[in-house]
Amino acid sequence: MAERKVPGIDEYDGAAGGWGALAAVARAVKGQMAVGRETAALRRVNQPAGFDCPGCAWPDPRHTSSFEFCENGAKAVSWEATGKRATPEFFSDHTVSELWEWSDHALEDEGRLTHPMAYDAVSDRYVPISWEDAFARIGEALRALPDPDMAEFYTSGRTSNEAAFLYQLMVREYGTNNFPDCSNMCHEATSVGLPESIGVGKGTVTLEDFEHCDALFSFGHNPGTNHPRMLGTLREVSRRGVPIVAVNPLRERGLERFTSPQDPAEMLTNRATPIAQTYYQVRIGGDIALLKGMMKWLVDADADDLAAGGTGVLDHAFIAEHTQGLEALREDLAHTSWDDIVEQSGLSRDDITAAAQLYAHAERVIICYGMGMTQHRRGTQNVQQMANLLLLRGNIGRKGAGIAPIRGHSNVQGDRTVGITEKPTQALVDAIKRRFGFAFPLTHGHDAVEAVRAIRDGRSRALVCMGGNLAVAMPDPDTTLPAMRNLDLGVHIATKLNRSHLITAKQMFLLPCLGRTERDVQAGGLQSVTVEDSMSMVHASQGGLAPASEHLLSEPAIVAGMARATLPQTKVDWNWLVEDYDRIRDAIEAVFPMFGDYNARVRRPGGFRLYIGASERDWGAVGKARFLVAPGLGEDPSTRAHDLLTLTTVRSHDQYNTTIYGFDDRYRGVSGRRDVVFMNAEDLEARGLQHGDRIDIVSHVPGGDGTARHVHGFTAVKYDLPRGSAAMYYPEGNRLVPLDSHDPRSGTPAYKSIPVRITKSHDAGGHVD
Ligand SMILES: Nc1nc2c(c(=O)[nH]1)N[C@H]1C(S)=C(S)[C@@H](COP(=O)(O)OP(=O)(O)OC[C@H]3O[C@@H](n4cnc5c(=O)[nH]c(N)nc54)[C@H](O)[C@@H]3O)O[C@H]1N2
Ligand SMILES: Nc1nc2c(c(=O)[nH]1)N[C@H]1C(S)=C(S)[C@@H](COP(=O)(O)OP(=O)(O)OC[C@H]3O[C@@H](n4cnc5c(=O)[nH]c(N)nc54)[C@H](O)[C@@H]3O)O[C@H]1N2
Ligand SMILES: [Mo]
Repeated sequence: MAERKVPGIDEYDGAAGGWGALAAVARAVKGQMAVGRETAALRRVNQPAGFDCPGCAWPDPRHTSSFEFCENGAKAVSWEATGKRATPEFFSDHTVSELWEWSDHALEDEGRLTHPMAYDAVSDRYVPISWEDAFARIGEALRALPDPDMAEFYTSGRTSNEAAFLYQLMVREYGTNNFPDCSNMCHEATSVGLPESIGVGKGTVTLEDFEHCDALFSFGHNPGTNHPRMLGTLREVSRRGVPIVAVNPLRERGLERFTSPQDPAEMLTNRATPIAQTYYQVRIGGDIALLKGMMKWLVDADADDLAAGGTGVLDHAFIAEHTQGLEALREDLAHTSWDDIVEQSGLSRDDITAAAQLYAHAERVIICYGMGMTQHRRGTQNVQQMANLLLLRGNIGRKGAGIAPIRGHSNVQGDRTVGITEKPTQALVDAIKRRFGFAFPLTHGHDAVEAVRAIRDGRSRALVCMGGNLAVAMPDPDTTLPAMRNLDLGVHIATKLNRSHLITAKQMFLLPCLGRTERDVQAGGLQSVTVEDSMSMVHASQGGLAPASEHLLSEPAIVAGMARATLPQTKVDWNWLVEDYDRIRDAIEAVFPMFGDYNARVRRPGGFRLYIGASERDWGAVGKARFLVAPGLGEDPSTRAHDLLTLTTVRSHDQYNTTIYGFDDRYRGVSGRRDVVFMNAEDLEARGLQHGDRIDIVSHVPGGDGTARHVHGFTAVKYDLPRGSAAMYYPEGNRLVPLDSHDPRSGTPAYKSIPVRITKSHDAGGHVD
């Protein structure tokens, strides 16, 4: 039977990058920018005196050299530096209820916010307000709460070190540690898992290590879309003849082959560089099984080799000197059967053996990973099993080897470093007391899931958001949104309008801030801010464009304004700090000694790297690196027994988290739509479905609250992914994830493993209700 033609679905057989990427940039720029003024911004991305790309946290050697082309970086820049404006006239033309009906794309596409605005319930509109009045009312509302722990202070990871530091300072002086953070939805499994394994919650490699590795494993991330500049590095690695192994249920084009827009020969001849030599399409949630299978093979091969008089396959000298806990891991592996490993991973024993052999033959191995590993109920364990695998052959703390969590937001790592954490240490309490003269409690505050739970249950009464789109990014909007409408206070510091801003609390403020691309001038002159990338490199970022509106304030200035109004007895000289960001950096250095000589070091081209103990085989608080056992294998063994599929949610090529630039997902062959679910051919057939059928989805999360969560009227698309696995886009899939479905260790929502039942839709319309 000939396959039916489904609108907007086609095979994409090109490489990642290439002319398609250039054309996409041209379209993105044309859609947003007046060529001339705004496009000048593109030439300053990641330049020595330029600004840090707001696109992703992949490091960039070119902070010291020439322009590096990146399609999705260009989209991020053009989206921020757009010529469009959401003015007070716009807000007076549209009620909030009316805007609620708009798509996420349409809301942000109105352009940059220009004035501070307050919600007026009588007219159901946002109306302009002066900065001083906004601050005064926010301060009054925060002071009116009976307990500071009834307020939540969210941070999204674009916020600079300087703004984040001031923000946490204000919140701590106010008296709470409620710091929900986008990191809680992202790499929290890394931040919780790695310190237990190797003493530090960050990656151990630098960009230079990629020049020396002789095997590279990529687990659960999609660099072609989410970290396109990384493809340049992967391409170099591949061209050195180094095997790259991809572990991903979906065959992501960027992991298969790449035509570098930087390489005229490749562009003109339409040739591409192959990326992954081997591609293992693991079942969703099957990574622990694969990792245990590889380790089981290594441990067995090691025993055989030692018995035959060899030196073994494991790095015994390293293990003896630098690790603890191998016996327990050996025991766990001995009790894990190959049958279970094969069943849970969806890969054959031969495949797993080949992966283990490749690993064993390489002297220097890097493992990179992303959300495909962290956003599971067993996210922390996923991370720790990767660390185990590396430790078995001493692949941490030496040149060309290590673990590389690929962070999301461009400064999500830095925000945590400068104090955005709901679990403060005594050292932080002491340091802030010393420098600023006030104490704050050690009690743990709320992370993102806890914060939203507290709002849902009416325990929290205020939500302040430093950027982001919390309501849309978090799971379970149907249960959480109504509660957000009941809050006493909502404050959003933002560049563009999004849905979270329309969930109006009793008092609601929209505070527009400068973006990375713009000049930030304070009393002390033109300022730069600093950010930390995925490899712990800290560098300066300075915007060059005139601000989108003369009424914008910088994020640090907004924090200072709120702090002054909220804390009449404050011990902090907010105005003085904001006049010159060098002073904020000096304060950061006083509180976090690892920033020693901050202002001088950050002025060096390329910045500086923060100390990462594990990179030097200094294992910090754990003394020696630890092999950690994760009991069992599967994410959720019951899914197949009940004819369920495991659904993952992914980003399209045309979005930045909840920011939807457009409706194409070029490398997956989707154009003009996002209402699709990628399914395996046999899974379709087993359900009596055909490619292109309309389907309904209901989630069945074990131990959930019993509420059925549905979405209707999506379209099934036949796709190359393992039997039992399915995929759809984020945030459309968030309605299927209960708030309580998360990794119990790190609180990371299980966005990547949702047990679902998929059936033919009886719904004629194409809506998502
Ligand atoms: N252009 C652009 N850039 C971005 C972002 C963006 O939205 N757009 N977002 C930024 C942010 S905040 C982040 S965190 C990063 C996200 O970057 P990624 O980590 O690449 O994010 P996802 O799109 O969620 O993709 C995860 C990948 O994991 C795979 N996967 C899903 N489930 C599993 C599984 O069970 N096992 C394995 N092995 N793989 C699995 C999916 O097929 C997909 O390829 O990118 C950052 N950069
Ligand atoms: N189902 C599912 N859900 C997910 C994920 C998933 O993979 N699947 N991924 C999760 C992950 S990894 C993350 S990080 C979260 C993302 O969650 P968030 O960080 O909360 O969301 P974003 O979409 O990045 O936020 C976009 C908004 O940030 C504001 N903004 C942009 N630039 C700036 C700036 O410079 N300053 C300020 N103040 N505001 C700015 C704009 O108003 C814009 O509308 O989502 C999570 N949710
Ligand atoms: Mo993220």
